[in-house]
Amino acid sequence: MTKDALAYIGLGSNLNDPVVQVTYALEALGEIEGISILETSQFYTSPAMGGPADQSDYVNAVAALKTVLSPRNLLQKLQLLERLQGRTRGPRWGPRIIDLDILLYGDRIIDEKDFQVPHSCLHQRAFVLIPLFEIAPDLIMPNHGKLSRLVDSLDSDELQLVRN
Ligand code: ROI
Repeated sequence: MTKDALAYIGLGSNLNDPVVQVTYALEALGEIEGISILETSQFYTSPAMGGPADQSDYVNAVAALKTVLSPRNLLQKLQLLERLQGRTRGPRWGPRIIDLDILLYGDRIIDEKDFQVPHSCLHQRAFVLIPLFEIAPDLIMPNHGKLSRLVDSLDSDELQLVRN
């Protein structure tokens, strides 16, 4: 029997009505065979952090899911979803319709050229850490330790809840 893993996925969009895009991606994610969504954070909005400054604000969320898919397999499904949702290749860190990242996959550490888990920027990004903390306040992460400690060290107050 294949064992389920608990994985956390980050979602982000800053094009074509970002709230609609993130909502759609969450629905589509839950329909993939081998994935079930356990919990979803609220939606947060913030200016683009760490990329070209002249782009629209982002909407971000984090989902906890149970999956029987391997990390690589899960990554492939996320990339397929991104393409189906109309994402095209643009400049690095440029605007995008939807971005789906594996943040964590159980206790696994993966360090391959094209694929790192925990996500290589996880520990620096308020738009990931804050929604993650909302749904998993007690999380202890491989490589990084307590999530609460990382959240405490953030000096960003740029994240706002999306009211709906
Ligand atoms: N900034 C925010 N606020 N949200 C994102 O999802 C996001 N994604 C990115 C870059 C451009 C680094 N900045 C972001 O890829």
